[in-house]
Amino acid sequence: MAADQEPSASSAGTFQQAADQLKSAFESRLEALSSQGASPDDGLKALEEIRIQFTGKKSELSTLMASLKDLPKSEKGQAGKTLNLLKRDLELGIKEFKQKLEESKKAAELAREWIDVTLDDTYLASNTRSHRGLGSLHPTTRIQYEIEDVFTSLGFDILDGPHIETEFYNFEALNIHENHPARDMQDTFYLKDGNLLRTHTSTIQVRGMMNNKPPFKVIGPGKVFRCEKIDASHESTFHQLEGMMVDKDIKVAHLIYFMKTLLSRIFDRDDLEVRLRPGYFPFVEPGFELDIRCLICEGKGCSVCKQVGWLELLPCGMSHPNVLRAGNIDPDEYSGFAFGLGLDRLVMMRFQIDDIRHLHSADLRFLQQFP
Ligand code: FA5
Repeated sequence: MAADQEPSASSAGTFQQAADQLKSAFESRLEALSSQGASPDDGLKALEEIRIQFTGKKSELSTLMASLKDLPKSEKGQAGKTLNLLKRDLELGIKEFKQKLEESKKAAELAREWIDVTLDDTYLASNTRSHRGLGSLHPTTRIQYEIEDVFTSLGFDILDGPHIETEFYNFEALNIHENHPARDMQDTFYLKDGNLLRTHTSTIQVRGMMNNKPPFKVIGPGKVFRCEKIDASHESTFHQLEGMMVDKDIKVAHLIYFMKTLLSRIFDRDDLEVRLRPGYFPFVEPGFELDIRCLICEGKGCSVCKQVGWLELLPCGMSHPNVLRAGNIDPDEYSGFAFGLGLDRLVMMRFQIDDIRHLHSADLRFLQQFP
């Protein structure tokens, strides 16, 4: 009997015949659906139609069920059993097919969303950005990675440290004691619990000293926070990169060598003008400011260099004996240098960016200039 024929319900044998025909029509529909190779979503839609056709309220099965009441009592039991078995088989068939479709739907989703987490993010950024809509590395991150490459090639290790710090790591261990006027040099965001947002990456040199035995060479890049008045060269959240080398007989000449190597590798030009002038930081003695001739105005004066033609970029100096002592290092045996590079300003000089606020603006028109 074809699926759309009216069944004759006159005997248990006729019911069995109708059930067999319905079941085989049902199985052929499932086979046809399976060989169509439709997508899981289309398959699920088609399966729902089959379900309604074979087991829904207006299905032949329902008509047969309804006709049971007209059968003589002696035939009702067997015919009812036949129809119930058919119903169970049809429902089971639908359920199993649906399960298969849902599994292949999930597998397709997983295949689509799969990402290779072992891929280097620079690879992702440079190779798939345009056609998958991914971003590229922020210019500050790019320069940070470049500097890390320079220093690791010179034997430095890279350290990290927390943004939330204690006064000990941010000030005391750096020879800036309570009530020391130098605490005013860096306007600090204090937290209610007495901790603070680190104002410089010099906290990382303290942690470096405590966790390493000399000789060692480390750098520590990261975000720092100050309650600053924001302008073209000042942000309240910016980036620094700390560096420290401790060994026997470390001298100012070592410091100058590493700073020059860094700048010539980052700017890849030999006509850079730098100047070293005395600078005061309680944690170094002697201390210096290494300034770079402003590359935005070529030294003529602009809002970035505050019209002086030079930009303060790289404060540095020889580690103060008190700082070495706070880091459990004997200053009579070892000496060292430290520096704290202003990363955002270096990025500005490298890409000739005339306002630090662009770096934090999250403006895609700006960021897309650094593919
Ligand atoms: C310090 O933070 C010292 N810890 C640096 C240091 C380390 C000195 C080790 C000696 C030895 P200073 O406050 O000058 O120093 O900041 C360092 C650099 O961060 C500056 O040269 C400048 O390039 C950058 N900088 C400072 N304030 C800001 C700001 N508000 N916005 C952007 N960059 C800033």
